[in-house]
Amino acid sequence: MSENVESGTTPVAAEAAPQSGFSRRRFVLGTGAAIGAATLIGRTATSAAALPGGTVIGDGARVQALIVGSGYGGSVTALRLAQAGVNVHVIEQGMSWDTPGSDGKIFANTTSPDYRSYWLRTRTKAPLSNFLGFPIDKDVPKYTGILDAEEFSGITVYQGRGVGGGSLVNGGMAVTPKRENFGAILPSVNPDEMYNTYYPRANAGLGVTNVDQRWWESTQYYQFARVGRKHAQRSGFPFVFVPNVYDWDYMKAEEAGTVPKSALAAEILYGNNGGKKSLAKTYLPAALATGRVTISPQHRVTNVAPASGGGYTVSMETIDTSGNVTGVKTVVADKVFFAAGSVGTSKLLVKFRDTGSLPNLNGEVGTGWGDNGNVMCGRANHMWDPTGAKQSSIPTAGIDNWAAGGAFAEVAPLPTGIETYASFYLSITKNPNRAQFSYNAATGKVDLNWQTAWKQPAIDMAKSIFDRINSTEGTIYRTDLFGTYKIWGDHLTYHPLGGAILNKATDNYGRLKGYNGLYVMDGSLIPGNTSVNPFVTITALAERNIDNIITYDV
Ligand code: FAE
Repeated sequence: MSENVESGTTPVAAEAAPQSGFSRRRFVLGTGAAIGAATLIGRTATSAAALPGGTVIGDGARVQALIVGSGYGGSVTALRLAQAGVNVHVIEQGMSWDTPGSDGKIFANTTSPDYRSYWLRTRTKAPLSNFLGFPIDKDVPKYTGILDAEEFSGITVYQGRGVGGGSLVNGGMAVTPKRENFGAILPSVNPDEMYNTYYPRANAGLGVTNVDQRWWESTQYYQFARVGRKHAQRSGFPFVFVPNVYDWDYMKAEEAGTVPKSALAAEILYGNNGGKKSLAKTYLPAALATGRVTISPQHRVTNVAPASGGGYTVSMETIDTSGNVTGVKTVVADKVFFAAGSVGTSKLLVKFRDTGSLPNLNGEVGTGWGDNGNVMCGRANHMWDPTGAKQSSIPTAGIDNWAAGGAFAEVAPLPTGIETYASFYLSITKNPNRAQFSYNAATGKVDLNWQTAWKQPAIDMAKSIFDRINSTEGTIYRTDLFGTYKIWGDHLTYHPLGGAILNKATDNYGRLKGYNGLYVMDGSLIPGNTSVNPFVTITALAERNIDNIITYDV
C-alpha cells in the first residue's frame, strides 16, 4: 500500500494575526521530552531526529489508518496502532503549538488572554465572565487559538484546539472513578478489565501522580485548597486528594524560583508553558517516535464516504491562522477513527448520516449527550479566612458527596493575583438530562437541543454541599463571578460527553454500526457522565477498545 505524504513547508497562507513567527515547523518536542514520554508509555525512544513530525498528509494519498482529532482518544489510537505496525495519519484542525510568540512564550497567561487564547473569536469568552460584578471579556484578533468556547442555543461548550486537544487547556485533574460508580458510567464494559488493566495503563501513559502532601500542607500556593478542606470537613463532607498530570517537582522548583513560573503564575486555561504533561509530552511523542505516525495540524476533516474501491474517501480543508480555507485535500483511508471529541465527532457523524455520505449510521448517532453535570459557583469567605493572593492554577482536591447528594466538587483555584476571600468550585453532578444533535438543513450546521433550564438538577445537587457549608460557616454565595447578582455558572460545560454511545451507535468496542472500518474513539462514546473529571476514563476506554480492534480488525 502506498503512503503518500508531503513534507517541509506549510500549506497555509500568510498569517493575519499579530504574532511573530508561527511557522509550521517540525513537530519536535525535544529529545528529553520524547524520551521521557516514551519511557512513560513503556518503550524506548531513540532520538528526536527519529521523529517524523513535519510531514503532513498529501493530497490523493492512500493510507492505512486516518484519525480525526489528536486529543485523548486520537493519541491513544495513534500510538497503539503504530506499535502494531500500522501507518497512521492524524488530522487535527488546531495548531501544533510548538513556536513561541513575541513574548517568548508559546501560550498566553490566563490573566491576560491574547490572540492565542481563543478559537476563531473576536472577543474572549471567559468561563468566569465577571469579577466584582464587572465584565472582563475583551476584544482579540480572530485566530486559531487554543480554547474554543463553542456556543449552542442553551450551553457554551469549552474545548481545547490544537495537537493534543483538550490536554492543552485542561486542569490536569486525572481522576479514576470509584469502582462502585462504574456500572452507571459504562454499563456494557467489564469493570475488571478496566480496573485491572486499562485504568492503570492510562494513568501510566498520561504520567499521573499525586501531590506531595507535606509540601501541599505548607506552601502558600495551596492555602485556597486548605481553606476548602477546612470548610468541607467542618460540614462533615469527605475531602479527597485527586491525582494530576502536573510535574510536582517542576512546581516546587517554580516556588523555589529556579525555573520560570507557570502553574504558580496562573498559566492553565490558555495553555501551560511549564510542568503540565499534556498529550504533546506523553502519548504523542511516543507515537511519533515509532516512525509510523504523521500529524497534520490546521487540517479540518469535512467529509467521509465509502470509496468505490474499498475504504473511505476523506475530504479535508487546510486553514490559515485566521480560519480561512487555503486548500482542499482528498485521501482514501482503509480505516477511519473518529476522535474529534464528543461535540466534534457527533457533529461530523450526524451531518454525514443526514446528508447521505454515511446513510447507514443508525438513529443512536447524535443522542445521549450530557455535560457531566457541570456547574460552577463561588463562596464569599470571612476576612479571617483568606484564600491567598498566590494560588497554583492546578487543582488537587475535591469534596465527595456523590453518594448522598449527587455531587463531586473540585476545589478550584481562582488565581487573580489578589486576595479575593473567595472559594471557587466546579461541581460534577448526577444531572440526568441528555441532549441530542440534529442536522439543520437550512443552515447546513448541526444543532444541540440542550436548554439552560436543564442545569437545575445540577444546581440542586451542588447546593447539597454548599448550602450546608454556608450554613456552618455563616457565609454566602458570591454573586459577582458569572454576571451581576448571579450565583450559578450554569451556562457552560468543560466536560462534553456522548453523542455516539458505546454499544448503541457503535458495538461494544467503538466500531460504528452500519460500516466496516469506521470507529469512534473519544468522549462521545461515554453516555453523558463519568462521576468525576473525564479524561482518564476517555483514555482508558480508548486503550481497551484499540486492544480489541488491533486483535480482530488489524
Ligand atoms: P478532545 O481532547 O476534545 O480532542 C478532540 C480534537 O479533535 C481537538 O483537538 C479538535 O480540534 C479536533 N477536531 C475536532 N473536529 C475536527 C475536524 N473536523 N477535523 C480535524 N480535527 C478536529 O477529545 N478533564 C479532566 O479529566 N480533568 C480536568 O482537569 C479537566 N479540565 C478541563 C478544563 C477545561 C478548561 C476544559 C475545556 C476541559 C477540561 N477537561 C478536564 C475535559 C477534557 O479535556 C476532555 O474531556 C477531553 O479533552 C476530551 O478528550 P477527547 O479525546 O474526547
